[in-house]
Amino acid sequence: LKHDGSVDVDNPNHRTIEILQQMLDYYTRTADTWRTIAYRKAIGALKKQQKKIITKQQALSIPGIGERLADKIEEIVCTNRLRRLENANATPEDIVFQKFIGVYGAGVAQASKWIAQGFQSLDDLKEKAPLTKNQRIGVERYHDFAQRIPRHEVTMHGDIVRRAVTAVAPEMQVIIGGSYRRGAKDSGDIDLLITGHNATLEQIRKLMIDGVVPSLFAQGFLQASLATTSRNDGSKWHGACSLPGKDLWRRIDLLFVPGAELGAALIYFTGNDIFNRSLRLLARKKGMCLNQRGLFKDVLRGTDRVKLNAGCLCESRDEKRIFQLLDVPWRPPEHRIC
Ligand code: DCP
Ligand code: MG
Ligand code: MN
Repeated sequence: LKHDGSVDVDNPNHRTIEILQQMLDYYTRTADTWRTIAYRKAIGALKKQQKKIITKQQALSIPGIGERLADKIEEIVCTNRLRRLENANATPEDIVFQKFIGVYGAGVAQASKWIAQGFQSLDDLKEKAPLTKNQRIGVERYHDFAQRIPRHEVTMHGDIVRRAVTAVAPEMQVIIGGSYRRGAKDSGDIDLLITGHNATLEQIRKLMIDGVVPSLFAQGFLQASLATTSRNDGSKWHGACSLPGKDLWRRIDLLFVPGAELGAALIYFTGNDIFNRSLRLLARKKGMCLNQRGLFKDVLRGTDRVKLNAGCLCESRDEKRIFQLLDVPWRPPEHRIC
């Protein structure tokens, strides 16, 4: 792909890549994680080929391309199109389905359920469907949440939260993570790490949930609380916020991070998701375990690779040191896109 996302027409496989890219876009919209990974891999592999790949056998000989994708590549080359793609784009139900899974908090299961119940539009949902409080917010603010957030606005949201945090705890830090930290010119949501050098999770959680979050609601910045998740102790807070005087809601995620775990949390919360997956896989291959709390070694695994113990902590505070211990050259956040 060229920088603007289009395929280089000099590439002998450009037409195949173009069509696979459309499939990838479709699977990304339907949140089909495994297919998304398979297609990204196949596209990456095809881009490196010097010759046009025509047959299934040729496709299969390329690492990263499996049986089913090899079939599709042959079909694309022979027919100049992909049946599956036309199916994917053809039915009106698909379009409704894609819309429904775009509702915050609604997964594939919920979207299918709404379709089965006969709802055909967001207005249908709004007027006729029994919605939970959060689903209602997801539907009513659908168009808000679907809009990208320009980088300078993400900065402004971060500043507002930082001011509220440091007003009550000057030693605390607020770091903008996610796609913003990777240098994106716009983001899907606002991801903030809340941390302090010596702070424990319990201290940060208390500070935020009892103090900062209520005060951000009171000042009219936070609009809704949507979910508290992860690590069964609530280290993540999901909600919605808006800038003063603007009736445009944005999704905001707060991650509470003990100072001792900042490095591992930064890697996790900077992403992207595929980069995280490959880094975690690499750690596994080296007999280690990487998660948002740290890099661990001597992890005992039983059958089915089930973890038998947590292992021994190698590093957690220092982001760069985690790369070193994994024997991976340092990658600045802007280059963490797979
Ligand atoms: N993350 C992950 N695996 C997931 C989801 C998220 O590792 N399944 C990590 C990597 C992401 C970070 O959390 O970069 C923030 O998640 P977001 O969903 O906010 O994704 P981004 O910030 O990367 O992109 P966007 O601009 O769409 O918000
Ligand atoms: Mg994000
Ligand atoms: Mn997020």
